[in-house]
Amino acid sequence: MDSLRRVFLFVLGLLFVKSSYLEQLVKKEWWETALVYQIWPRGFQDSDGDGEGDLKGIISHLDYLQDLGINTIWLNPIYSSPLIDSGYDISNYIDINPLFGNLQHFDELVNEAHKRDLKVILDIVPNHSSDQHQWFRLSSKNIPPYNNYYIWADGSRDGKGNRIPPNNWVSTYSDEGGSAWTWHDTREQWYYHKFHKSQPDLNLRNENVLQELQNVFKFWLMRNVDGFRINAVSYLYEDEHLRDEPNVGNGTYTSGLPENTALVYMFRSYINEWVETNNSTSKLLIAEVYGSDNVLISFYGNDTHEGIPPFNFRFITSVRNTSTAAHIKNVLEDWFEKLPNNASTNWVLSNHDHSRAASRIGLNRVDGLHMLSLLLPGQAFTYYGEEIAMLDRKMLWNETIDQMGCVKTKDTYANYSRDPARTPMQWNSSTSGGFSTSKTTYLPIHPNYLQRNVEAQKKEIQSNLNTYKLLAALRRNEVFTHGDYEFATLNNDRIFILKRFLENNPTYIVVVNLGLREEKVNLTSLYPNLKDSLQIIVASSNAVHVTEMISPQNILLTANAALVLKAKEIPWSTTTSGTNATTASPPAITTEKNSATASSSMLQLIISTSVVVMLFELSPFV
Ligand SMILES: *[C@@H]1O[C@H](CO)[C@@H](O)[C@H](O)[C@H]1NC(C)=O
Ligand SMILES: *[C@@H]1O[C@H](CO)[C@@H](O)[C@H](O)[C@H]1NC(C)=O
Ligand SMILES: *[C@@H]1O[C@H](CO)[C@@H](O)[C@H](O)[C@H]1NC(C)=O
Ligand SMILES: *[C@@H]1O[C@H](CO)[C@@H](O)[C@H](O)[C@H]1NC(C)=O
Ligand SMILES: *[C@@H]1O[C@H](CO)[C@@H](O)[C@H](O)[C@H]1NC(C)=O
Ligand SMILES: *[C@@H]1O[C@H](CO)[C@@H](O)[C@H](O)[C@H]1NC(C)=O
Ligand SMILES: *[C@@H]1O[C@H](CO)[C@@H](O)[C@H](O)[C@H]1NC(C)=O
Ligand SMILES: *[C@@H]1O[C@H](CO)[C@@H](O)[C@H](O)[C@H]1NC(C)=O
Ligand SMILES: *[C@@H]1O[C@H](CO)[C@@H](O)[C@H](O)[C@H]1NC(C)=O
Ligand SMILES: *[C@@H]1O[C@H](CO)[C@@H](O)[C@H](O)[C@H]1NC(C)=O
Ligand SMILES: *[C@@H]1O[C@H](CO)[C@@H](O)[C@H](O)[C@H]1NC(C)=O
Ligand SMILES: CC(=O)N[C@H]1CO[C@H](CO)[C@@H](O)[C@@H]1O
Ligand SMILES: [Ca+2]
Ligand SMILES: [Ca+2]
Repeated sequence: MDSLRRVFLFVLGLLFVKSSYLEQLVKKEWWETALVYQIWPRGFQDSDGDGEGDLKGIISHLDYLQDLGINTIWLNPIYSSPLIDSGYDISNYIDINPLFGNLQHFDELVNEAHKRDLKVILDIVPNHSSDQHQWFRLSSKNIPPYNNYYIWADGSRDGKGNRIPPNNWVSTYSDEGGSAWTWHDTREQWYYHKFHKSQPDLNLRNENVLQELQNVFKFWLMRNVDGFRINAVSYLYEDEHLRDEPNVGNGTYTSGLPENTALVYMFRSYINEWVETNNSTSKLLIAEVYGSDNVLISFYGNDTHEGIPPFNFRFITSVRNTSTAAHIKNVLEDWFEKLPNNASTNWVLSNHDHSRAASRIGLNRVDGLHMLSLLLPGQAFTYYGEEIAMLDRKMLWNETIDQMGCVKTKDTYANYSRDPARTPMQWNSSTSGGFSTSKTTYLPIHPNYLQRNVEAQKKEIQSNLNTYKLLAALRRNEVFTHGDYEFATLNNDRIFILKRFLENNPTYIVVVNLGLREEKVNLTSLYPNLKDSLQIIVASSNAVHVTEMISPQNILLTANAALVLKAKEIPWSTTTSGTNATTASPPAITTEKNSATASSSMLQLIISTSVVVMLFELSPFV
């Protein structure tokens, strides 16, 4: 009896050590490792046959999204809007566009999502409203307090008496001769619009406007949303004195002003305060910012103010179909180096503003890119349809509806229109891909929907969809949520390697062939301690020779194929000096753990043996 008690206490003691080790894993907020699925509401599912996606359509696919393994849905704007700029022209921030449904449908969507453990975040557009917004109607009539809600200015007249806008600022949607100013007959003044003339910029120097925006946040927070994506942050403020830009169109006085950062800090503090006062869960906040790395990093916050993480668009801006392994390694390392201490980051493979990954970087590379974007530390964002590797559909001039294209000419629009990446989701091979019962849809569906669709990919063993699902499930493992990472290159820069590891856990090695021919990869040259065979956990859909186990010395990867391998028995830190592997210490790991390497695998061994002993000795008494 005594000896049994001793064993029992010994085991308890070991279990305690083990659990206190687990407690050393930094506690993370749910959103730090979220896998976010971006839904373009017009394009996901039409529930009523009008050829336009809607909220009920999204609700009907929540089971699909849960099964896919994502944990957050981000909806592009669903607010009241004349839809001149795809809903980014909002005429009422606190109501739903009837095209998409109503507030009841929205509440149902949030409820149904939460039932499935899915979070919902919304797009907030603080830079501008639609000219149909009540605020603008009243502002254009000069009615207080709305008179200063927008950026109004007097212009001048030239010698012939023609009106001249207040300065040389240009619009991104360059019609009207490129000027960002439009004359308003009623008010007899010019108003500023960075984007389309139907999208007047809000005057964020006006306290009332800031209060209105806080009320917008509050409205949706009270409807249980789980966070926000803040749109077009670079363009929030303009020069107060409306000075001419020295270099027309380069944005000296119309983008990247320091006030943008301060406003984002204010949004953060407002939302944090709301969460605290209302005893709510923490919110996912993310800012769409373009600019220098210093500007981007400033959005994380400073010594006194917490900020909102900026989107990391490196996969979109810096990875091409010709990128070598060394290039990708540099791109990733560069970003990690710039991150503030302990800051979490995010990876965006594609979105509604850019060509789809399959068209931009190559259909055959999509799975390998998902392996990287989903298995790197931090959040990952997936644009709808990327899980089946949808391709851009070329739009004819008479088909394009994106203003960015429409304001150009028949000869140039194709370089600007973002419609090719906004086509209906391809669910099955029925009419309009199962997206709608209508044969005509808001944008034409890609004709390849007959073969490339969710139903078909579910049935194939090796498909983009099934690869994606395995990755989405795998990234929930603590090696990926909390582990360290390391990059390496092999085979003359044609093979990219990402290693993820965490004490007391198996090590995972992602091997991506970026080249156009078969590569034979020998991982032993990089990780000499890799003795045993490796388990193939995930294979890209184009991989051949996929067996359960594989020798680390002889991995055959066909063109653009990629694998996630699991090494069961190697210690978690295996790199020897003299290789090209580099390790960066990510924010998640406490430094104590890094020094506990040797003893911990020992501990693991003792625990497993002791547990066996305990069960054996206790069993007669149970
Ligand atoms: C715009 O041009 C001015 C004058 O040439 C230059 O000083 C400034 O750095 C440029 N700004 C940007 C954002 O390119
Ligand atoms: C942090 O940012 C806020 C808002 O821009 C500013 O008022 C404050 O001075 C900054 N603090 C530091 C330490 O830079
Ligand atoms: C939530 O908190 C804010 C202040 O942070 C308060 O104005 C609001 O009334 C609260 N809402 C609820 C539902 O308690
Ligand atoms: C906050 O909510 C939690 C869980 O819902 C509850 O246990 C706790 O008592 C609440 N705290 C306050 C201050 O309302
Ligand atoms: C990259 O894309 C271009 C244009 O589509 C194509 O011509 C080229 O062959 C591609 N290169 C690789 C390495 O895939
Ligand atoms: C990073 O996180 C660790 C563990 O939570 C903490 O001890 C350390 O102070 C943090 N460092 C910074 C710069 O915030
Ligand atoms: C668009 O133009 C093409 C020819 O360029 C024509 O075949 C097609 O019918 C037109 N579609 C619409 C909707 O007008
Ligand atoms: C479109 O963009 C490409 C690459 O940036 C450029 O070479 C081409 O001239 C552009 N075409 C038009 C019509 O603007
Ligand atoms: C395709 O999807 C639509 C909408 O979910 C459904 O009505 C239709 O029956 C499906 N067709 C097939 C062949 O599964
Ligand atoms: C793999 O590399 C190791 C270490 O460089 C070497 O000893 C071994 O022979 C190589 N294996 C093959 C199959 O080339
Ligand atoms: C590292 O890579 C460079 C070129 O990419 C190569 O010349 C060098 O031999 C490699 N070093 C090791 C130790 O593999
Ligand atoms: C970076 C950027 O310009 N993003 C968005 C800004 O707002 C316009 C107009 O609403 C959107 O079309 C852009 O996508
Ligand atoms: Ca509809
Ligand atoms: Ca602005």
